[in-house]
Amino acid sequence: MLDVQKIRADFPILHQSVNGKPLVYLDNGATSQKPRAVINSLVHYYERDNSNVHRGLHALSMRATDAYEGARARLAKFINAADSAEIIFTRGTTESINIVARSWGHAHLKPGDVVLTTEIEHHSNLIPWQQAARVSGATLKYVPVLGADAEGGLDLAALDQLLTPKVKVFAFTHISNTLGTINPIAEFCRRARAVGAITVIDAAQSIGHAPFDVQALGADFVSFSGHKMCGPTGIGVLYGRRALLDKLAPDETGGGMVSNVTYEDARWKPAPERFEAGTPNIADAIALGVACDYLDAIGRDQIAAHDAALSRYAMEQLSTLPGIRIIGPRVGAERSGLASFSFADVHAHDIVTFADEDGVALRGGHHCNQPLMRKLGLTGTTRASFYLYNTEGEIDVLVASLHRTLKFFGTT
Ligand code: 7TS
Repeated sequence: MLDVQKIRADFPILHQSVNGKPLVYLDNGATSQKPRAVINSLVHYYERDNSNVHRGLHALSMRATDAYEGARARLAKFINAADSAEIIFTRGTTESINIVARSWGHAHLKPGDVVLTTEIEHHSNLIPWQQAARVSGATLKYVPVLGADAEGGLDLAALDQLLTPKVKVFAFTHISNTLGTINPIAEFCRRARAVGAITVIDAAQSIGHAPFDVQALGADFVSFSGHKMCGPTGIGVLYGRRALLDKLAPDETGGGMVSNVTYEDARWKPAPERFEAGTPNIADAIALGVACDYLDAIGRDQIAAHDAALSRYAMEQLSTLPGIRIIGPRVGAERSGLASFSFADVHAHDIVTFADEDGVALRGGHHCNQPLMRKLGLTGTTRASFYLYNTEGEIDVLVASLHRTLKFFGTT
Protein backbone atom coordinates (compact mmCIF):
# COMPACT_ATOMS: atom_id res chain seq x y z
CA MET A 1 0.00 0.00 0.00
CA LEU A 2 1.28 3.44 -0.89
CA ASP A 3 1.46 6.13 1.77
CA VAL A 4 -0.42 8.57 -0.46
CA GLN A 5 -0.44 11.46 2.01
CA LYS A 6 3.34 11.24 2.33
CA ILE A 7 3.67 11.10 -1.46
CA ARG A 8 1.37 14.11 -1.89
CA ALA A 9 3.68 16.14 0.34
CA ASP A 10 6.42 15.65 -2.29
CA PHE A 11 4.39 17.42 -4.99
CA PRO A 12 4.17 21.19 -4.34
CA ILE A 13 1.70 21.85 -7.18
CA LEU A 14 -1.01 19.66 -5.66
CA HIS A 15 -1.46 21.97 -2.68
CA GLN A 16 -3.45 24.73 -4.32
CA SER A 17 -7.01 25.79 -4.98
CA VAL A 18 -8.53 26.03 -8.44
CA ASN A 19 -11.69 28.08 -8.75
CA GLY A 20 -11.87 28.16 -4.96
CA LYS A 21 -11.77 24.36 -4.65
CA PRO A 22 -8.87 22.07 -3.75
CA LEU A 23 -7.15 20.94 -6.94
CA VAL A 24 -8.03 17.38 -7.96
CA TYR A 25 -5.57 16.54 -10.70
CA LEU A 26 -6.90 13.68 -12.84
CA ASP A 27 -5.11 14.41 -16.11
CA ASN A 28 -2.06 12.23 -15.57
CA GLY A 29 -2.45 10.47 -18.90
CA ALA A 30 -1.58 13.80 -20.52
CA THR A 31 1.23 14.68 -18.13
CA SER A 32 2.11 13.88 -14.53
CA GLN A 33 3.09 16.34 -11.83
CA LYS A 34 6.69 16.60 -10.63
CA PRO A 35 8.04 15.85 -7.17
CA ARG A 36 10.24 18.41 -5.43
CA ALA A 37 13.35 16.23 -5.98
CA VAL A 38 12.94 16.58 -9.75
CA ILE A 39 12.29 20.33 -9.58
CA ASN A 40 15.31 20.77 -7.28
CA SER A 41 17.50 18.82 -9.67
CA LEU A 42 16.75 21.36 -12.43
CA VAL A 43 17.53 24.29 -10.14
CA HIS A 44 20.70 22.63 -8.87
CA TYR A 45 21.95 21.96 -12.39
CA TYR A 46 21.37 25.51 -13.62
CA GLU A 47 22.76 27.07 -10.45
CA ARG A 48 25.92 24.94 -10.22
CA ASP A 49 26.76 22.71 -13.17
CA ASN A 50 25.34 24.28 -16.32
CA SER A 51 27.73 23.77 -19.22
CA ASN A 52 27.82 21.92 -22.52
CA VAL A 53 28.57 18.20 -22.46
CA HIS A 54 31.19 16.03 -24.16
CA ARG A 55 33.24 18.87 -25.64
CA GLY A 56 34.73 20.67 -22.66
CA LEU A 57 37.66 19.88 -20.46
CA HIS A 58 36.79 22.35 -17.73
CA ALA A 59 35.24 21.44 -14.40
CA LEU A 60 31.67 22.46 -15.18
CA SER A 61 31.62 20.64 -18.49
CA MET A 62 32.98 17.52 -16.87
CA ARG A 63 30.37 17.73 -14.11
CA ALA A 64 27.59 18.23 -16.65
CA THR A 65 28.89 15.34 -18.76
CA ASP A 66 29.13 13.01 -15.75
CA ALA A 67 25.61 13.87 -14.65
CA TYR A 68 24.20 13.50 -18.19
CA GLU A 69 25.90 10.13 -18.76
CA GLY A 70 24.95 9.12 -15.22
CA ALA A 71 21.33 9.78 -16.14
CA ARG A 72 21.70 7.56 -19.19
CA ALA A 73 22.99 4.74 -17.00
CA ARG A 74 20.11 5.37 -14.57
CA LEU A 75 17.57 5.12 -17.38
CA ALA A 76 19.19 1.88 -18.59
CA LYS A 77 18.77 0.44 -15.09
CA PHE A 78 15.17 1.68 -14.96
CA ILE A 79 14.17 -0.56 -17.89
CA ASN A 80 16.89 -3.20 -17.35
CA ALA A 81 18.72 -2.44 -20.60
CA ALA A 82 21.92 -4.47 -20.97
CA ASP A 83 24.01 -1.44 -21.93
CA SER A 84 23.54 2.31 -21.37
CA ALA A 85 24.52 2.85 -25.05
CA GLU A 86 21.05 1.49 -25.80
CA ILE A 87 19.46 4.60 -24.26
CA ILE A 88 19.01 7.49 -26.69
CA PHE A 89 17.69 10.73 -25.24
CA THR A 90 14.95 12.28 -27.37
CA ARG A 91 12.24 14.92 -26.89
CA GLY A 92 9.73 12.22 -26.00
CA THR A 93 7.71 9.29 -27.26
CA THR A 94 6.68 11.02 -30.47
CA GLU A 95 10.23 11.80 -31.54
CA SER A 96 11.43 8.33 -30.50
CA ILE A 97 8.88 6.55 -32.68
CA ASN A 98 9.55 8.89 -35.59
CA ILE A 99 13.27 8.07 -35.42
CA VAL A 100 12.54 4.33 -35.68
CA ALA A 101 9.90 4.69 -38.37
CA ARG A 102 12.17 6.88 -40.50
CA SER A 103 15.64 5.40 -39.87
CA TRP A 104 14.74 1.75 -39.52
CA GLY A 105 11.82 2.04 -41.96
CA HIS A 106 13.98 3.65 -44.63
CA ALA A 107 16.63 0.93 -44.37
CA HIS A 108 14.40 -2.12 -44.10
CA LEU A 109 10.94 -1.64 -45.61
CA LYS A 110 10.09 -2.39 -49.24
CA PRO A 111 6.97 -3.08 -51.34
CA GLY A 112 5.36 -6.37 -50.30
CA ASP A 113 6.39 -5.99 -46.66
CA VAL A 114 3.77 -5.51 -43.97
CA VAL A 115 3.90 -2.98 -41.16
CA LEU A 116 1.60 -4.18 -38.39
CA THR A 117 0.16 -1.97 -35.71
CA THR A 118 -3.15 -1.90 -33.82
CA GLU A 119 -6.45 -0.03 -33.90
CA ILE A 120 -5.88 1.47 -30.46
CA GLU A 121 -2.64 3.37 -31.04
CA HIS A 122 -2.07 7.01 -30.15
CA HIS A 123 -1.53 9.09 -33.32
CA SER A 124 2.17 9.12 -32.39
CA ASN A 125 2.39 5.38 -33.01
CA LEU A 126 0.16 5.44 -36.05
CA ILE A 127 1.03 8.35 -38.34
CA PRO A 128 4.80 7.64 -38.41
CA TRP A 129 3.96 4.11 -39.66
CA GLN A 130 1.50 5.46 -42.23
CA GLN A 131 4.32 7.64 -43.50
CA ALA A 132 6.88 4.81 -43.44
CA ALA A 133 4.51 2.55 -45.38
CA ARG A 134 3.74 5.29 -47.90
CA VAL A 135 7.40 6.09 -48.54
CA SER A 136 8.54 2.45 -48.79
CA GLY A 137 5.52 0.94 -50.56
CA ALA A 138 4.93 -1.46 -47.64
CA THR A 139 1.37 -2.32 -46.59
CA LEU A 140 0.03 -1.09 -43.25
CA LYS A 141 -2.27 -3.45 -41.34
CA TYR A 142 -4.05 -3.15 -37.99
CA VAL A 143 -4.86 -5.68 -35.29
CA PRO A 144 -8.58 -5.02 -34.61
CA VAL A 145 -10.00 -4.23 -31.21
CA LEU A 146 -13.00 -6.27 -30.03
CA GLY A 147 -16.39 -5.12 -28.76
CA ALA A 148 -18.73 -2.16 -29.28
CA ASP A 149 -16.98 -0.37 -26.41
CA ALA A 150 -13.56 -1.83 -27.25
CA GLU A 151 -13.97 -3.81 -24.05
CA GLY A 152 -12.55 -7.03 -25.49
CA GLY A 153 -8.98 -5.89 -26.03
CA LEU A 154 -7.06 -6.66 -29.18
CA ASP A 155 -8.24 -9.63 -31.25
CA LEU A 156 -5.61 -12.27 -30.61
CA ALA A 157 -7.15 -14.68 -33.16
CA ALA A 158 -6.80 -11.96 -35.81
CA LEU A 159 -3.22 -11.43 -34.68
CA ASP A 160 -2.54 -15.08 -35.53
CA GLN A 161 -3.76 -14.43 -39.10
CA LEU A 162 -2.00 -11.11 -39.46
CA LEU A 163 1.38 -12.01 -38.04
CA THR A 164 2.89 -13.68 -41.13
CA PRO A 165 6.54 -13.70 -42.22
CA LYS A 166 5.71 -10.68 -44.40
CA VAL A 167 5.43 -8.57 -41.25
CA LYS A 168 8.72 -6.75 -40.76
CA VAL A 169 7.71 -4.61 -37.79
CA PHE A 170 4.98 -4.88 -35.17
CA ALA A 171 4.37 -1.57 -33.37
CA PHE A 172 2.01 -1.56 -30.40
CA THR A 173 1.22 0.29 -27.23
CA HIS A 174 1.68 -1.24 -23.78
CA ILE A 175 -1.24 0.67 -22.26
CA SER A 176 -3.94 2.48 -24.26
CA ASN A 177 -4.21 6.16 -23.30
CA THR A 178 -7.92 6.16 -24.20
CA LEU A 179 -9.18 2.73 -23.16
CA GLY A 180 -6.91 1.79 -20.27
CA THR A 181 -6.32 -1.58 -21.92
CA ILE A 182 -3.11 -3.31 -20.80
CA ASN A 183 -1.77 -5.28 -23.74
CA PRO A 184 -0.04 -8.66 -23.31
CA ILE A 185 3.25 -7.25 -24.59
CA ALA A 186 5.42 -10.21 -23.61
CA GLU A 187 3.22 -12.41 -25.79
CA PHE A 188 3.29 -9.84 -28.62
CA CYS A 189 7.09 -9.77 -28.52
CA ARG A 190 7.28 -13.57 -28.51
CA ARG A 191 4.91 -13.93 -31.43
CA ALA A 192 6.60 -11.18 -33.45
CA ARG A 193 9.99 -12.79 -32.91
CA ALA A 194 8.61 -16.12 -34.15
CA VAL A 195 7.95 -14.60 -37.60
CA GLY A 196 11.14 -12.50 -37.66
CA ALA A 197 9.43 -9.11 -37.11
CA ILE A 198 10.99 -6.44 -34.93
CA THR A 199 8.91 -4.96 -32.10
CA VAL A 200 8.39 -1.27 -31.35
CA ILE A 201 6.67 -0.71 -28.00
CA ASP A 202 4.98 2.56 -27.09
CA ALA A 203 5.46 2.62 -23.32
CA ALA A 204 4.33 6.25 -22.84
CA GLN A 205 1.45 5.31 -20.54
CA SER A 206 3.13 2.47 -18.72
CA ILE A 207 6.76 3.20 -18.02
CA GLY A 208 6.19 5.23 -14.87
CA HIS A 209 3.29 3.05 -13.75
CA ALA A 210 4.54 -0.53 -13.88
CA PRO A 211 7.80 -2.50 -13.88
CA PHE A 212 9.33 -2.78 -17.35
CA ASP A 213 12.18 -5.08 -18.34
CA VAL A 214 13.35 -4.81 -21.95
CA GLN A 215 15.57 -7.89 -21.70
CA ALA A 216 12.85 -10.12 -20.26
CA LEU A 217 10.55 -8.93 -23.05
CA GLY A 218 13.18 -9.24 -25.76
CA ALA A 219 11.93 -5.89 -27.08
CA ASP A 220 13.72 -4.30 -30.03
CA PHE A 221 12.68 -0.64 -29.62
CA VAL A 222 10.83 1.04 -26.74
CA SER A 223 9.70 4.67 -26.56
CA PHE A 224 8.63 6.79 -23.62
CA SER A 225 8.33 10.36 -22.38
CA GLY A 226 9.77 11.82 -19.19
CA HIS A 227 6.85 14.11 -18.48
CA LYS A 228 4.36 11.27 -17.90
CA MET A 229 6.64 9.63 -15.30
CA CYS A 230 7.26 12.54 -12.90
CA GLY A 231 10.07 13.93 -15.06
CA PRO A 232 10.31 17.17 -17.04
CA THR A 233 8.78 17.92 -20.43
CA GLY A 234 11.01 17.93 -23.50
CA ILE A 235 12.91 14.75 -22.61
CA GLY A 236 12.23 11.12 -23.40
CA VAL A 237 13.93 7.92 -24.39
CA LEU A 238 14.29 5.67 -27.36
CA TYR A 239 15.61 2.30 -26.23
CA GLY A 240 17.06 0.24 -29.07
CA ARG A 241 18.70 -3.16 -28.92
CA ARG A 242 22.43 -2.63 -29.44
CA ALA A 243 22.67 -4.99 -32.41
CA LEU A 244 19.98 -2.99 -34.23
CA LEU A 245 21.29 0.46 -33.29
CA ASP A 246 24.79 -0.33 -34.52
CA LYS A 247 23.43 -1.01 -38.00
CA LEU A 248 21.09 1.97 -38.10
CA ALA A 249 21.88 5.21 -39.93
CA PRO A 250 21.04 8.42 -38.07
CA ASP A 251 17.94 10.39 -38.88
CA GLU A 252 19.45 13.75 -37.94
CA THR A 253 23.02 14.85 -38.51
CA GLY A 254 25.20 17.62 -37.11
CA GLY A 255 27.59 18.24 -34.24
CA GLY A 256 28.41 15.71 -31.55
CA MET A 257 27.42 12.60 -33.51
CA VAL A 258 30.39 12.32 -35.85
CA SER A 259 33.87 10.84 -35.45
CA ASN A 260 35.48 12.28 -38.58
CA VAL A 261 34.27 14.88 -41.06
CA THR A 262 35.69 16.00 -44.39
CA TYR A 263 34.24 18.40 -46.95
CA GLU A 264 32.99 15.33 -48.79
CA ASP A 265 31.82 12.96 -46.08
CA ALA A 266 31.23 12.19 -42.42
CA ARG A 267 31.61 9.12 -40.22
CA TRP A 268 29.14 8.47 -37.42
CA LYS A 269 30.01 7.77 -33.83
CA PRO A 270 28.45 4.60 -32.40
CA ALA A 271 25.14 4.71 -30.50
CA PRO A 272 23.97 6.57 -28.54
CA GLU A 273 25.86 9.70 -29.77
CA ARG A 274 25.04 8.82 -33.38
CA PHE A 275 21.39 9.55 -32.65
CA GLU A 276 21.89 12.69 -30.54
CA ALA A 277 22.96 15.42 -32.98
CA GLY A 278 23.46 18.86 -31.47
CA THR A 279 23.47 19.95 -27.84
CA PRO A 280 21.22 17.57 -25.94
CA ASN A 281 18.62 18.45 -23.33
CA ILE A 282 21.11 18.04 -20.49
CA ALA A 283 19.20 19.43 -17.50
CA ASP A 284 16.01 17.54 -18.26
CA ALA A 285 17.84 14.25 -18.86
CA ILE A 286 19.50 14.58 -15.45
CA ALA A 287 16.16 15.40 -13.81
CA LEU A 288 14.62 12.37 -15.53
CA GLY A 289 17.24 10.24 -13.81
CA VAL A 290 16.06 11.73 -10.51
CA ALA A 291 12.46 10.86 -11.45
CA CYS A 292 13.61 7.22 -11.89
CA ASP A 293 15.11 7.31 -8.38
CA TYR A 294 11.88 8.75 -7.02
CA LEU A 295 9.62 6.14 -8.64
CA ASP A 296 11.85 3.20 -7.80
CA ALA A 297 12.10 4.27 -4.15
CA ILE A 298 8.30 3.94 -4.04
CA GLY A 299 8.19 0.85 -6.24
CA ARG A 300 6.50 0.59 -9.62
CA ASP A 301 4.78 -2.64 -8.62
CA GLN A 302 3.18 -0.68 -5.75
CA ILE A 303 2.19 2.13 -8.11
CA ALA A 304 0.60 -0.36 -10.52
CA ALA A 305 -1.43 -1.87 -7.67
CA HIS A 306 -2.51 1.62 -6.54
CA ASP A 307 -3.54 2.57 -10.11
CA ALA A 308 -5.52 -0.65 -10.46
CA ALA A 309 -7.32 -0.11 -7.13
CA LEU A 310 -8.25 3.48 -8.07
CA SER A 311 -9.38 2.34 -11.48
CA ARG A 312 -11.60 -0.34 -9.94
CA TYR A 313 -13.10 2.16 -7.51
CA ALA A 314 -13.66 4.72 -10.27
CA MET A 315 -15.38 2.16 -12.48
CA GLU A 316 -17.70 1.11 -9.64
CA GLN A 317 -18.61 4.70 -8.80
CA LEU A 318 -18.94 5.92 -12.38
CA SER A 319 -21.17 2.96 -13.29
CA THR A 320 -23.84 4.37 -10.98
CA LEU A 321 -24.23 7.50 -13.15
CA PRO A 322 -27.33 7.42 -15.36
CA GLY A 323 -26.67 7.06 -19.08
CA ILE A 324 -22.91 6.71 -18.78
CA ARG A 325 -21.02 4.78 -21.47
CA ILE A 326 -17.63 3.59 -20.31
CA ILE A 327 -15.21 2.38 -22.94
CA GLY A 328 -12.35 -0.07 -22.53
CA PRO A 329 -12.14 -3.15 -20.30
CA ARG A 330 -15.29 -3.80 -18.26
CA VAL A 331 -15.75 -3.15 -14.56
CA GLY A 332 -13.71 -5.76 -12.70
CA ALA A 333 -11.46 -6.55 -15.65
CA GLU A 334 -7.81 -5.60 -15.58
CA ARG A 335 -7.30 -2.01 -16.68
CA SER A 336 -4.75 0.68 -16.06
CA GLY A 337 -5.40 3.74 -13.92
CA LEU A 338 -7.81 5.56 -16.16
CA ALA A 339 -11.51 5.79 -16.94
CA SER A 340 -12.84 7.01 -20.27
CA PHE A 341 -16.55 7.70 -20.59
CA SER A 342 -19.27 9.62 -22.43
CA PHE A 343 -22.89 10.68 -22.09
CA ALA A 344 -25.24 10.81 -25.09
CA ASP A 345 -26.56 14.30 -24.35
CA VAL A 346 -23.61 16.12 -22.77
CA HIS A 347 -20.47 17.03 -24.70
CA ALA A 348 -17.13 16.00 -23.19
CA HIS A 349 -15.93 19.60 -23.30
CA ASP A 350 -18.89 20.71 -21.16
CA ILE A 351 -18.12 18.01 -18.62
CA VAL A 352 -14.47 19.06 -18.45
CA THR A 353 -15.41 22.75 -18.14
CA PHE A 354 -17.88 22.03 -15.31
CA ALA A 355 -15.36 19.80 -13.58
CA ASP A 356 -12.80 22.61 -13.73
CA GLU A 357 -15.24 24.81 -11.81
CA ASP A 358 -15.09 22.13 -9.11
CA GLY A 359 -11.29 22.12 -9.14
CA VAL A 360 -11.11 18.82 -11.05
CA ALA A 361 -8.67 18.57 -13.97
CA LEU A 362 -9.91 16.13 -16.65
CA ARG A 363 -9.37 15.76 -20.37
CA GLY A 364 -12.08 15.68 -23.03
CA GLY A 365 -11.75 14.93 -26.72
CA HIS A 366 -10.40 12.26 -29.02
CA HIS A 367 -7.15 11.83 -27.02
CA CYS A 368 -5.17 11.52 -30.27
CA ASN A 369 -7.11 8.36 -31.15
CA GLN A 370 -9.35 9.69 -33.95
CA PRO A 371 -9.69 6.44 -35.95
CA LEU A 372 -10.59 4.52 -32.75
CA MET A 373 -13.19 7.14 -31.80
CA ARG A 374 -14.72 6.86 -35.27
CA LYS A 375 -14.85 3.08 -34.97
CA LEU A 376 -16.68 3.38 -31.63
CA GLY A 377 -19.10 5.97 -33.05
CA LEU A 378 -17.82 8.69 -30.74
CA THR A 379 -16.43 12.16 -31.32
CA GLY A 380 -14.62 12.01 -28.01
CA THR A 381 -14.75 10.95 -24.39
CA THR A 382 -14.06 12.43 -21.00
CA ARG A 383 -11.02 10.87 -19.39
CA ALA A 384 -9.95 10.74 -15.75
CA SER A 385 -6.44 9.34 -15.39
CA PHE A 386 -4.80 8.51 -12.06
CA TYR A 387 -1.35 8.32 -10.57
CA LEU A 388 0.44 7.61 -7.33
CA TYR A 389 -0.80 10.76 -5.54
CA ASN A 390 -4.52 10.32 -6.29
CA THR A 391 -7.06 9.10 -3.74
CA GLU A 392 -10.51 7.53 -3.63
CA GLY A 393 -11.70 10.78 -2.06
CA GLU A 394 -10.72 12.60 -5.25
CA ILE A 395 -12.77 10.14 -7.30
CA ASP A 396 -15.72 10.95 -5.04
CA VAL A 397 -15.21 14.66 -5.88
CA LEU A 398 -15.18 13.75 -9.57
CA VAL A 399 -18.41 11.75 -9.32
CA ALA A 400 -20.13 14.56 -7.37
CA SER A 401 -19.05 17.01 -10.07
CA LEU A 402 -20.46 14.75 -12.79
CA HIS A 403 -23.78 14.55 -10.92
CA ARG A 404 -23.89 18.35 -10.83
CA THR A 405 -23.20 18.57 -14.57
CA LEU A 406 -25.80 15.96 -15.49
CA LYS A 407 -28.36 17.79 -13.34
CA PHE A 408 -27.57 21.09 -15.05
CA PHE A 409 -28.13 19.54 -18.48
CA GLY A 410 -31.34 17.96 -17.23
CA THR A 411 -30.30 14.40 -17.94
CA THR A 412 -31.05 13.16 -14.43
N1 7TS B 1 1.77 7.31 -26.95
C1 7TS B 1 0.83 7.27 -26.00
C2 7TS B 1 0.22 5.95 -25.63
C3 7TS B 1 0.45 8.46 -25.37
O1 7TS B 1 -0.48 8.41 -24.42
C4 7TS B 1 1.07 9.68 -25.74
C5 7TS B 1 0.65 10.99 -25.15
C6 7TS B 1 2.06 9.64 -26.72
C7 7TS B 1 2.38 8.44 -27.32
C8 7TS B 1 2.81 10.87 -27.12
O2 7TS B 1 3.65 11.28 -26.10
P1 7TS B 1 4.44 12.67 -26.21
O3 7TS B 1 5.07 12.85 -24.89
O4 7TS B 1 5.45 12.50 -27.32
O5 7TS B 1 3.43 13.71 -26.54
N2 7TS B 1 -0.67 10.99 -24.67
C9 7TS B 1 -1.39 12.08 -24.32
C10 7TS B 1 -2.68 11.98 -23.83
O6 7TS B 1 -3.27 10.92 -23.68
N3 7TS B 1 -3.15 13.21 -23.59
O7 7TS B 1 -2.20 14.10 -23.88
C11 7TS B 1 -1.10 13.41 -24.34
